[in-house]
Amino acid sequence: MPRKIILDCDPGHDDAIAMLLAHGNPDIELVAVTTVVGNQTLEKVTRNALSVARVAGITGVPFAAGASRPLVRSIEIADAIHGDSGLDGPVLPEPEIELDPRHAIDLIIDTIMEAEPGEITLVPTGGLTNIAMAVRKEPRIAARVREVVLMGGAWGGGNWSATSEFNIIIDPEAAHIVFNEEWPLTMVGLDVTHQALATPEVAATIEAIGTGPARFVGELLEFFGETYRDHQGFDSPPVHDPCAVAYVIDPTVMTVRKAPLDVELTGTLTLGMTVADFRAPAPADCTTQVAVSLDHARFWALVVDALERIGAVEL
Ligand SMILES: [Ca+2]
Repeated sequence: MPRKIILDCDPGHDDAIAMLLAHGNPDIELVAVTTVVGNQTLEKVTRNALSVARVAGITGVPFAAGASRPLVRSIEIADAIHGDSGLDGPVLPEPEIELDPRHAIDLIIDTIMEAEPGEITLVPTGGLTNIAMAVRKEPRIAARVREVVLMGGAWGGGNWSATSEFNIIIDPEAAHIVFNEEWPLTMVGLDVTHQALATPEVAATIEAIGTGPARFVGELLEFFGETYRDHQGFDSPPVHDPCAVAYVIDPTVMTVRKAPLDVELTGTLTLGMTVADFRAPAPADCTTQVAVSLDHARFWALVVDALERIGAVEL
């Protein structure tokens, strides 16, 4: 039985690749896609999500737009990394599917409550505003999801501040809610995603697939590679969000350590830091874990396999 996931995202170059991986992998069933302000405005990331759906040939999956701003803070976007559209580089096709009329938080709640207990995995790859609002509106989802596997956070140093990662620092109050719920939570943060580098060899392998979706990914990586070189000093870009999907597909693609986790809300230098308590042993009732290392070859093999399975898509 494929694992059913809700992808809550802010596309975003790496979100787009996460969506393609989820769609192309036979062990994952994408049951809903929801969008949240983050890399760009809600309007732009939502349009991007629908364009990626067209590129990937995703049909019959509800897409819903969610929060247009964080719970407390002002909007902070990552246009230096993702460009003015939020998905600069490739030509974005006109979306063909209509948005679900529901707010993202209602689509998330309905999907989880209508499924069997333990059936749905939440995979957030943006700020956690939608997930926090959903669990506040319908607290029963916390016990009903199988688990939360999120891209965000870092225990070994941030990317948006010295200590903090973008998805967490843009809405730390929402992250605090999500990290302190009773659901099992796996933090796939920078400690792992900075190992998911799209090296020239990876880019060449993807280009060699030769299909439209693969070319689209190649163009994403080209733009993302330039901005990561110019703004973050990386030789090859770290492709964060598909790592969370890869963990759901095959948890052995990374190593994880159980540890109590929390989100700093009052630090003057450390706002949005994800604090992992690695003093061993973790308490028996600990429901949180941190991904700490990635099998680079197996991770990219999953992405390449998904693109090969998607094949050519008529635009
Ligand atoms: Ca993202």
